[in-house]
Amino acid sequence: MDHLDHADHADHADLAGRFRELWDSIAPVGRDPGSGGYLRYAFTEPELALRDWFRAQAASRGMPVTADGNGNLFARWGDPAAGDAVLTGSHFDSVPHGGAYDGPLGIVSAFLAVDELRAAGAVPARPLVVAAFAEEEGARFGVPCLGSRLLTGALDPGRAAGLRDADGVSLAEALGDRPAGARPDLLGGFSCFVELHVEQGRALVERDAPVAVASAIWPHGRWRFDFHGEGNHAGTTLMADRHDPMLTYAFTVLAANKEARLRGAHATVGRVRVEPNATNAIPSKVTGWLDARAAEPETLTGLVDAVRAKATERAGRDGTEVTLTEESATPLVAFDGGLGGRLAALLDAPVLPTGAGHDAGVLAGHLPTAMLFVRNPTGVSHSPAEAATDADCAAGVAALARVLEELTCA
Ligand code: HGY
Ligand code: MN
Ligand code: MN
Ligand code: MN
Repeated sequence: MDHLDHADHADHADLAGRFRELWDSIAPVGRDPGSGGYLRYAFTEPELALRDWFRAQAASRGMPVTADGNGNLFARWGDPAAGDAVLTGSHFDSVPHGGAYDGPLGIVSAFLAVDELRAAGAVPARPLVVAAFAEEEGARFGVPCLGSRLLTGALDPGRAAGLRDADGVSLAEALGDRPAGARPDLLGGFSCFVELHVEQGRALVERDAPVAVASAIWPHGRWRFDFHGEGNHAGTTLMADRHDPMLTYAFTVLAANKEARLRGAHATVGRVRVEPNATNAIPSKVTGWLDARAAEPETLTGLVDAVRAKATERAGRDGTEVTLTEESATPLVAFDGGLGGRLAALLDAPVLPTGAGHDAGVLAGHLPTAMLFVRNPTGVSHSPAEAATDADCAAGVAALARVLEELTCA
């Protein structure tokens, strides 16, 4: 069998057509007609529909599907007795009004890569498994990479079972059972993991390349700030008599922005909850979630410590109280240099770090892991403006197929 050609767009015109056909079978699922973004929260109707799509795609390829009891699905090609499987795949879930490609591109590309390998007559020496991981965005239950953290034992199933969404529904209720937690029996059956993902930035546009290999994921995490004050009447309470947590919150957001800029780090407060959330009531409590990321661990720690100190100092002036709770943290992920370097050479692709978290970042602590990025012309993500061309997506499929051929057939 000749090695699969992954090099030139011109060879992928027909593959772009196959990509478009498969992509159109999921594109409408969970799309909000107003924003054009996606509302694919874990275990809600659109994401459950994509799970059904996953099972149908696997069945049509004769790939048995197993579930790990944590919400993750695995479709296998090949004899499990033939050795440890090469794992690929990504996630279906989205942030509110997220982009079309973040997650699903890795799963659609994985099934198409299987098709490419079969069409080329590949006979893998070891199984190939396509995964759909649960709640990667953490948009419903608040903990990102929930499924892969449970699978690897990075998240206690007891804590996870009690996580609740905005409507008070627990993960256990959404799953229909307490999550299984760590599955070393499954994990031990994988030899490596390669995740294909749309790029969440413009580096590939600047390099004029369709595909890249990831070198690292920035350390990052989520911290919850709870600002406690004194609820009161907006009309009758003198300004001097107020203990307004919204003031402390607003100052903290500004401080996070300033401290991040000083450090070349990233700080975002994209989610806030106000109690009682009435126009004519001074809040009694404001909760804000800080997403902080930096290229080095010590920079991240310094950023969070600085924001905590500024918030506490301001609370003293406002007569409010502030608590900070770490909700999730991901250490620096340096992908397996051997695997990454091998793939970059194989594909003649650039190697890039990323500030975005991925299930690959969790699996990297347990398996040789690599990521492929596909060019995003807008560089925008977690937004309806996220984009990718069919030609680049086809180049991504061809690259993934070549990588999987190398890892399963060599
Ligand atoms: O938040 C992230 O970095 C990822 O896109 N879930
Ligand atoms: Mn994302
Ligand atoms: Mn993602
Ligand atoms: Mn093993």
